[in-house]
Amino acid sequence: MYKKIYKAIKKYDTIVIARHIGVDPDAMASQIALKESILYTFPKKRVLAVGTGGAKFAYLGTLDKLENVNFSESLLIITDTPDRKRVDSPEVDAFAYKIKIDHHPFVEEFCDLELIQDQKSSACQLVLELIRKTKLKANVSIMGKLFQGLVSDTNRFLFNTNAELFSLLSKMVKEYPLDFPKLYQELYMRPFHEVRLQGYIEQNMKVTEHGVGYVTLTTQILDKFSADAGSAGNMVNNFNYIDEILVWATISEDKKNEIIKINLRSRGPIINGIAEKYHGGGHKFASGARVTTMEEAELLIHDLDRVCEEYIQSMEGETK
Ligand SMILES: [Mn+2]
Repeated sequence: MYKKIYKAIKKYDTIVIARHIGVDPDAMASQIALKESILYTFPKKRVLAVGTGGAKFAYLGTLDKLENVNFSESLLIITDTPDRKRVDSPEVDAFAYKIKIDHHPFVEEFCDLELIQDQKSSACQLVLELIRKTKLKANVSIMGKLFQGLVSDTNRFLFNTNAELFSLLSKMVKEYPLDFPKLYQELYMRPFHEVRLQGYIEQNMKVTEHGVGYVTLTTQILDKFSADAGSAGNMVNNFNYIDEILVWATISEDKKNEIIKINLRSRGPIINGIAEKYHGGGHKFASGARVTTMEEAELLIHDLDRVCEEYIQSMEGETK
């Protein structure tokens, strides 16, 4: 499979690399690192990394405009995206040949060649393996970006982390002198207003009887901290490892889209079933939902509390 991808890269003079909408560091690092590796190996090729919203990850590089591309003679590579509707690029079907490189659970087949390995930590890990197993070349800048995408998607080696990943990284670090403090700083620097909003959440989180922590962020509060529902939702990862809390949620008013966004995390109870019930979904321990009224949000919290109660009972059963 890796060899086939390399052959296609070698064959086409123009290559466009896309990834999913709602860009994150793994999506953007995988596309930019792959672009740089292809250009480093084949300097005469034209390679474009396309998509919207890249400005907030400017340390990874800048994105290209999809201009003057003769689609019927070009290769499209899509990283980190399981389904066609989430590809952040127009003209997906106009390309001569399409390749998917992804680590999400399979959703649909829409490319000529699909490298899908859902047990891998990140799209960056797959790009790293592609470079390792073919004649694609790399340098310290390319490896640094792959490392950042990988750190971000594993939440600093918490999720999908195994011996294979550490052994790959061991080789990477031996061969390329990565500047870890700089790479982590770029990933995790944030403006003070976000830290102040985090403080607000810490002060105002309520906890239900069976350990659901939740906070309601109205438009008024979000405005006060110059935040929007998106950035508030991203903060949900910061509330793990609290004794009294098994499942936690941010409930954010999204005035622009006239919905209420709910971000959910768990350190035990399985929550994606509840997320699905409330127009969302996701992974077992990390999900999202969207509702239209605060009453619905309250019902969701109530359901989560019941899931926590069942979880506590099942744990007690195990220790008896
Ligand atoms: Mn990813």
